[in-house]
Amino acid sequence: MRFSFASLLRNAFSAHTGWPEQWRSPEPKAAYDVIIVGAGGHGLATAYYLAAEHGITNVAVVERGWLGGGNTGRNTTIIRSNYLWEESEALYDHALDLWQDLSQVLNYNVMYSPRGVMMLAHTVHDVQVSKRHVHANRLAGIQNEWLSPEEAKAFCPPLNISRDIRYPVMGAALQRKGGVARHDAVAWGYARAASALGVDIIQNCEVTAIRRGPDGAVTGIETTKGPIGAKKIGVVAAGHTSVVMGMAGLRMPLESYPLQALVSEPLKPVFPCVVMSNTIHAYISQSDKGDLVIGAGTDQYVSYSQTGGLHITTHTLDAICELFPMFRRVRMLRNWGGIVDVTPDRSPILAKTPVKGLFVNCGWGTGGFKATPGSGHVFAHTIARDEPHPKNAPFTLERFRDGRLIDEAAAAAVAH
Ligand code: FAD
Ligand code: PYC
Repeated sequence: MRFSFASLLRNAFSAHTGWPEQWRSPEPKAAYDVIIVGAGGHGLATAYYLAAEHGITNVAVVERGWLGGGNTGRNTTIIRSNYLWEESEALYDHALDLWQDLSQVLNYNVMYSPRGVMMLAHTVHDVQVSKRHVHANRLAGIQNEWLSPEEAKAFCPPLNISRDIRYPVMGAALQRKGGVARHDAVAWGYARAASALGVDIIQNCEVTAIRRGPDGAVTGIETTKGPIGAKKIGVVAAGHTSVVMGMAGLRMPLESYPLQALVSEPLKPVFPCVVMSNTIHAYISQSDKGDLVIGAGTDQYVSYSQTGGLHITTHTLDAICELFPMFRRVRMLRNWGGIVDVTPDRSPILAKTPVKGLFVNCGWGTGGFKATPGSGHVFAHTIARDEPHPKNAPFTLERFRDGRLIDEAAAAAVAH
């Protein structure tokens, strides 16, 4: 059923009891043309574009938990495209373009809100790095501008720009087109649209092995619901990518770290934009429910535990209170962690692999939510055509062998 004014009105008269299920929950078939491992935003978007743009509908998305329960449902939803290198600018700006009408395309309100993302500079080095990003972006036709401390405060009135604090604000880079979206809605919207096109989404089904034939090509997977055959497999498992790729005998250049976030009690609308401080590992926005959504830097040790060290969030809250003194008495309600997959150059891997039929989309680390539509779009192309889309061609696995790195350590913000 399509969402429309008429369908909302009709269902209002039946106390909203008439809505059908938003996606089907079938048992797995014996085989599919393509299996996607991982029903996060990137996996679901890949399945959707395989069906919508390449006519490949015999697709299963296999998820060990519930869809959107990984980093997709745990992130702080910041969307921007102000990366340094041309390769990344093209990829992240492609995603930013797709965000613009994603709600209409999916017929599902993903609540994309381009309220502006402002990245603060606190040291001379920060100022130099930030200005370099602003100039690089503007050369590439990507929106970004430099603000003085006073202009930064005018854009975000709660910001403390006094000079005598630990982290004085020396300026800021502002991408006005950046913003936020509702993370769950992105997963649900892609799931609903993919399912309507025939994609099977199979939850509570963990992949335990990748099967290969005598020629080394993939032939399918083993799962907790039994074996499923496929000639093509796309692994989109974020923090668990190394584990899944290890099942095919591939060692990935990835480290998995916990990354934490927390939300406050709901407040009246008070915070008009998104503010990030990469130097002090703190970022903040206000959700439509009213809670302050606050994120920290990565924990300093590798782990698969979806919690994290208390000292990390304490450090972030100290910094937030200094930058926004009006929040000192706000109470925090919940905190959680996600497991982020970090590459040595802080850029993703979206590529074919040395194993025939096996494709991988990973390494988004602390910053993949913003890329969800673009990542799914180009990864579907890569799987369907057996060759990369021009926008993901540089994001190979081989770059870690041949040295063609795409170093985004500064733009990736919290992935230090
Ligand atoms: P996921 O949503 O994690 O999906 C992967 C799925 O694979 C999971 O559902 C998992 O259960 C499944 N899986 C794993 N192993 C198996 C298996 N063996 N069998 C079957 N299924 C399996 N990015 C931004 O752009 N902006 C932000 O503001 C931002 N903030 C963040 C804040 C936090 C606290 C965290 C943790 C991350 C943040 N990120 C942010 C990063 C972003 O969340 C991720 O890069 C992005 O969501 C990754 O999406 P995904 O679909 O690849 O992964
Ligand atoms: O990549 O913009 C980002 C981000 C913000 C918080 C975590 N990641």
